[in-house]
Amino acid sequence: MPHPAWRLPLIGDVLRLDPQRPVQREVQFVRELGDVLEISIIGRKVVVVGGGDAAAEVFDESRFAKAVVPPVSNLRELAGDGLFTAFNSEPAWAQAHNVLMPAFSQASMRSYHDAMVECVDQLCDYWTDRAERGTVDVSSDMNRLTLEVIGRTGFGHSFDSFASDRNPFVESMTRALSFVSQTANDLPVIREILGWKALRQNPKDIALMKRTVDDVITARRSGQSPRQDDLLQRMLENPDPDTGELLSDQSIRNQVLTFLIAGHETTAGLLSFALHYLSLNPDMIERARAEIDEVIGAEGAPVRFEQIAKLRYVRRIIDETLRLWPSGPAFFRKTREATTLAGYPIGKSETILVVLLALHRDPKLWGDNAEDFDPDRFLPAAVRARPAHAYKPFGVGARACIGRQFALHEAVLTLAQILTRFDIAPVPGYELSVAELLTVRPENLRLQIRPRP
Ligand code: MNH
Repeated sequence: MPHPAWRLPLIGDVLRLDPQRPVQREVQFVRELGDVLEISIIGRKVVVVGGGDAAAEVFDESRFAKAVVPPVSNLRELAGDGLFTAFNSEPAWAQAHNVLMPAFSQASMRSYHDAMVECVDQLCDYWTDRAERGTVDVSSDMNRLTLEVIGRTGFGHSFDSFASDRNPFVESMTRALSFVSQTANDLPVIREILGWKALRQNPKDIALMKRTVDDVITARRSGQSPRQDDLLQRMLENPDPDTGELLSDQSIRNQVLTFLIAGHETTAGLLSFALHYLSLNPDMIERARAEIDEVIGAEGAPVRFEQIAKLRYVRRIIDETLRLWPSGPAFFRKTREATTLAGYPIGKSETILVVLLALHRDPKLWGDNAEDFDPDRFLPAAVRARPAHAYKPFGVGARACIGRQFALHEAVLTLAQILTRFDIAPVPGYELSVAELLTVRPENLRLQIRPRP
């Protein structure tokens, strides 16, 4: 299998990796070496897949499955056997999956809608207050929004995200994710570069997050926070239909942490990138507004649940954003048995990294203009003309994203409200640079905003 040049004995390709932006470096490897390659990290081999037919192969659930390996497995210190980090074989996964699936049905989405609208209104009010300063910090404000949305709809908990500038939970979570992301390849050297400060801070951050979550659970159990039909209530009351058992306290805490992490960072990244591209494409803003006026009306009546699915163009903007910048830019698979991949023999339980960031820009699938932002790639006829494996922002198989509909509803709603209430424009000279924190997100993205009459 092709591999990066300058491979060294023992440490392999380590010096060629980029601990700050690992996935963006892997995209470069795919460009240099082709759809399938291999990297070697101190004796650990990872097959990297970044395009074409090889991707279709690894998505085949009969031969491949999700792998929980570093850096995802490093998250287990925080989220244990929660849905995202559970091993396929752990009973906690199937139990939690069974209990929580109904919480992501259409009917449940409908019940979250009003709280989502309130959160987006809070964001818009927050921006209105700051409009006279001219610019807003988009990535950080999208994080406030999405954390507030998952906190309130999932657990009836407000982080008061728009009330104060500092939020200890968010600060701890950001540091903890960055710690996991930087220890991705588990190199002893990296631990030393990170330094003792980070090593000492990490357990404190994890402890604070667990304490916060335990408080939320206790408040609900004791009736101190009102009962509501949400993720938490389901976990407290509904037994797994297969085993008849309720989730353990430990498992509930792991799930809440999982949802707070998985449910907010990704959608915040998506919204930030979408606003970045919109700010550069006023014609797309106009098309979106025309649709919003037609579906929702310009009169400021609160947007209704059913209207969101009718915002087809806004949805295409979201789809196209997730193509260029899938907020989970890569995920791991493994072989179930010894097999071949793109003709290369490959052993049992070998690790494969699917680099969506490369696949979603593969010119064989997306054409020579694959780097351009064009929502019309997601017109129904264009989607039908492409193979299904060309686009997998929410992963594949049994372990695909449970929050897909939730994220899409939230994202379409948020863009629609922002475009209704604000004119947005880029800060002159801003060049997109992308930070990685397991997820991808634009770095230092600010936008000029002006409330619309
Ligand atoms: Mn989400 C799994 C992407 C929003 C909760 N999510 C995944 C996977 C991808 C993914 C990719 C599969 C990872 C893997 O194979 O290792 N998720 C996204 C993206 C967005 C997103 C791009 C937003 C945009 N995710 C959300 C939201 C929630 C959520 C919102 C919760 C409300 N995601 C999850 C959970 C899993 C997951 C939980 C693990 C599911 C499982 O393994 O059973």
